[in-house]
Amino acid sequence: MASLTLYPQDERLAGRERTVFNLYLVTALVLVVVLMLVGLTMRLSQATWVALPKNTFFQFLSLHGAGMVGTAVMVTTAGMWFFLRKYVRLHTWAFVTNYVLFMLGVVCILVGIYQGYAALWTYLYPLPVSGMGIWSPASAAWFMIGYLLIGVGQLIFYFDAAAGVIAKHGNLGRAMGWPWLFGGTVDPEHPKTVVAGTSMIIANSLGILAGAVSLVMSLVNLLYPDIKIDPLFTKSLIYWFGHMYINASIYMGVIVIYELLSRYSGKPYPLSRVFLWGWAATTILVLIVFPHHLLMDFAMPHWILVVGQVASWSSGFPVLLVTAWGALTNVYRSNMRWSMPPRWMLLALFGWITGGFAAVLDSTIRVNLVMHNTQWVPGHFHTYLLLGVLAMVLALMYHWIGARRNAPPANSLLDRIGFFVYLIGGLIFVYGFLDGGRRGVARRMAEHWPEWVVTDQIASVGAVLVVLAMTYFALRILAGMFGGSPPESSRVPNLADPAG
Ligand code: HEM
Ligand SMILES: [Cu+2]
Repeated sequence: MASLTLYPQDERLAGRERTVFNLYLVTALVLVVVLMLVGLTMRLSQATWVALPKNTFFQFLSLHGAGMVGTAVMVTTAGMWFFLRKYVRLHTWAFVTNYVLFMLGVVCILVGIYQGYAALWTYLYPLPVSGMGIWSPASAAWFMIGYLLIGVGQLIFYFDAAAGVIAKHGNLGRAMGWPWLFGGTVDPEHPKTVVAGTSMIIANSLGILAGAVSLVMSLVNLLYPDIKIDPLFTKSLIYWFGHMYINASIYMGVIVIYELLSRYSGKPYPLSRVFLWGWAATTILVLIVFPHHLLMDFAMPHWILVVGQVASWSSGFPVLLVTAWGALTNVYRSNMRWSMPPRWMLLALFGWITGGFAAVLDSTIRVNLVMHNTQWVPGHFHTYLLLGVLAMVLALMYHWIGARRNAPPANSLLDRIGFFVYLIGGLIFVYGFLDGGRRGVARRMAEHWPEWVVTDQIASVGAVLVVLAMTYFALRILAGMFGGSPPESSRVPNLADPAG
């Protein structure tokens, strides 16, 4: 088992594929920076440093939530495509279709929000339709149609990927290594990317289908108000979709770590039976944990809430544990070259673990009685999104620009300062939310009590640092992508370069 060729590493992209991949990355960079500015504006307004009309706050919150979640999934999908295409046949048209539908969806969502829609990214029926004069049913329709377009695009990508995986491995179970769960010799060369990718093909497709059902039901209700739908059932579908969809950004993003970490550490990171068990368990559990969003809905059958609580304790752990263990043993005693990609990957592990742990706490019924709908919630998910998922994405982007011929080492002084500012700013920012949760600050509120404002102000300072650093990274990566000579194969990137 050769150390650095555990996986085929020819990642050259032909002209058209490179254009599409770059388009995904550039779009994501622009969206993240703009949506961060939207988030910062909200935080500054809670901190009473900026005056934002109350309605506008909720339009911003809808835009920021839907936009960030959509962007996180869109860009981690690009990462999954980038690596999965080395092992199974993926059609570029499916990847392009996903992008086009995503952008059409973004336009619809923007129209809806511009027209006043402010019922948030996981709206509660009958809210989207009854805007009580603040927004029109038409604006809600635009928003929901935007969601549908994005979901359809994502499904097309997954179905194409499923076809590729089945053509290569026979069926999805074999692709996930299930025949090796109870015995036999695990093929160490079986790509972890295929295991994780297949898991998300299954789980996220089901989640998106649940979301599509709820959207269609809501649209029918919007057109024919006499046809009522069950609010609790709709809420269940929406949170099934919402939990699954945002989690998919982590589980697709982690492919970056599986593919890249061992290349920078120079140490093999082979597949193991434990790894397969972790993914098998998480694939099932991630689908049944969503009732933790309904713990305070007294009409929900008790046993479903118990399932939600128990599944929450166990859902993230298998993959989190095998990944953290695998990654840390991979780094331990390696000759790691601490350029930007491995730095981002280690930060991602930290963000994912701490954010995930804060999530498990809140999904315990006793704790949820106190923490429900406090800022503990945005606290935990900003930890695993900002410091977790986005860090995985930045690892991929820095790797991508580092793979170019004559690329300057992705490890300049400015890069390191930027990383430090992002880390410190990010920690201060999420501390503001988490401490807000401890003090009982309600989430999703345009206006805060005076006693709460201090946490908003602390967080705002952190957020400014994050936005500054992210703006630098975006410019830096764009310059890296489009300046200089065309990319070369990323065979053993950076390792050959003593500086980087
Ligand atoms: C500088 C960076 C960021 C800032 C300043 C920021 C700010 C905010 C604020 C103020 C809220 C409302 C919290 C409340 O309920 O009171 C929020 C919610 C949210 N943010 Fe961020 N955020 C940032 C980055 C991100 C990132 C990177 C993501 C995802 C990848 C994200 C996803 C979300 C989501 C999903 C919500 C929930 C929306 C809702 O409650 O409906 N944010 N953010
Ligand atoms: Cu959840």
